[in-house]
Amino acid sequence: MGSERITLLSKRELEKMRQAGQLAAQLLDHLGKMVKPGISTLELDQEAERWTQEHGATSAPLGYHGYPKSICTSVNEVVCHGIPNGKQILQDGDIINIDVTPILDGYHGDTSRTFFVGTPSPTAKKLVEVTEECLHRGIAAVQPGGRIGDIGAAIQEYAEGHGFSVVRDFVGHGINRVFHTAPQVPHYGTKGKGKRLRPGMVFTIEPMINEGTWEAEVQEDGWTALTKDRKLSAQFEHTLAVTQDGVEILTRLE
Ligand code: EYF
Ligand code: CO
Repeated sequence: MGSERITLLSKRELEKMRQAGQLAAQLLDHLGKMVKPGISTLELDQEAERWTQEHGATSAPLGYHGYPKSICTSVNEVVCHGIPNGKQILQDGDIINIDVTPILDGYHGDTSRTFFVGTPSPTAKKLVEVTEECLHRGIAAVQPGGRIGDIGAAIQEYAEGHGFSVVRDFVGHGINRVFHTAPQVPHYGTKGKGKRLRPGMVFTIEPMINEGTWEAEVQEDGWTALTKDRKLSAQFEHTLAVTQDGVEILTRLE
């Protein structure tokens, strides 16, 4: 992804991305309403797959690099790529990130949110609120003529200013007919550095913010990334397009 050319999308392609983005936003909203103590992460996955098919789309994660499910469900100390499981029952006080990517008419919409299960601890509440604000500050840093590093700098300043840390091992990504393509979008960095942002670029911003150390490690299953210190992690994600005069959030629920 580092040296790949960055695709600039045409008006027609952007309209396709808008449609895929809206479907992703609707799916995530639908699944979020199911988040309650007692539901399993497998039930969320099964409903995601059913709903996606009913809407004429397919689930990008299913079979991607061999990934076994239709969504990722990352609970508490799971940083990302948690695998839905029938034995994993959500408990009061948990936090869960649900990450969806439907493909509609060949185009991907990628979005995630972290939801509270019942009543969160004060620390969980603060982490989740700061992480959502990190996403919005990253988005606000996007402008044509700006640089990729502007995004990570804005996120890192806000997260670390609140005593949290930014995960380094997973980054935002270009997205179109391809799930993951250039550019890579780190959630840390230096303002004014990195590739220039141009109208027609489409990518995700998906900061993972940790309560403790930024370091993550992948579990023996080969997929699930956990915080090294087993403290909490939260994540929010949108798919965005750089426009002539700013940014358009393609996965904001309309
Ligand atoms: C090759 C996967 C591959 N990867 C990324 C595959 O961008 C994403 N979410 O915003 C994203 C979602 C999924 C994903 C779902 C499955 N994969 C996972 C973990 C390791 C890996 O290595
Ligand atoms: Co993504």
